[in-house]
Amino acid sequence: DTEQYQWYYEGRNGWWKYDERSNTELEAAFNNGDVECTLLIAGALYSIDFQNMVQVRRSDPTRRRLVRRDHSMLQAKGVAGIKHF
Ligand code: V3L
Repeated sequence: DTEQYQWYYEGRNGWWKYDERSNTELEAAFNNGDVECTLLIAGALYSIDFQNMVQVRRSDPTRRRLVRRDHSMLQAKGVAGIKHF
């Protein structure tokens, strides 16, 4: 299967793509059957929970966002906070 998957996290009115390194880590963990993946994003640790498909900030679990795994051509706001124009 040569299909490329892209991971997305929830923004205020749309989806953001994870950066390439995070996407690679998420795919590896997901395909390995892990229940979650931990990422360091801009100095903060986040857990991506594959059962509930949410990203949760470790230091403040009230900060949570939906995540999705989908085709890379899905309409998105941009990549990791950098807007598409
Ligand atoms: N990758 C990059 N930055 C992230 C990620 C991530 N996976 N998760 C959180 N942040 P929180 P709109 C987002 C950033 O969840 O206008 C977007 O990337 C997050 O950035 O409360 O609402 C945009 O830059 C936020 O700045 O821990 O769609 C920005 O929000 C900060 O970490 C605005 O997007 C705290 O997120």
